[in-house]
Amino acid sequence: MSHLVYVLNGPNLNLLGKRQPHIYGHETLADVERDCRALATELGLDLRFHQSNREYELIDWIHEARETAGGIVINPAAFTHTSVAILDALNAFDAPVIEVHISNVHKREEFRHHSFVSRRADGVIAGFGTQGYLLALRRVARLIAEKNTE
Ligand code: CA2
Repeated sequence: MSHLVYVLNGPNLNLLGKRQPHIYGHETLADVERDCRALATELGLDLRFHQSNREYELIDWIHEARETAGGIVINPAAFTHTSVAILDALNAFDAPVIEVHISNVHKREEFRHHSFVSRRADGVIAGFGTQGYLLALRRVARLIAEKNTE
């Protein structure tokens, strides 16, 4: 299985570290990307790191990953709670998918408690701050390694 992992980020996550630090912390998305790249190198993974405010762009990256990637880490942001289209795209992807939320969505408003993406995700991380991305990458690396030794 490929060592390429896509890390995908949904709408408004480009504002990370710039607003609402009491919910999402002080790290920017560029900080998260830097930390993910450093860990990926350690784990022997190649990384594609993307953010978009447009649903179709996230779907296009998931389709691209179908051809090339061994796993997807995705924080779909608000699309988590609304997007059957992203769920359908992930259902057409055959390798591990880990869903990440920076905040603990279960501690927040009721509308954040439901995730379409969780119906497909192999694991879900919520409430670990931006460290959740690193935990997710470690899990994907493990799942790829297990698949490659089957
Ligand atoms: O906790 C998460 O990671 C979320 O996926 C973040 C989404 C939210 O809609 C989900 O319910 C939970 C929101 C992302 C917006 O990020 C911002 C960051 C800083 C300032 C403003 C928005």
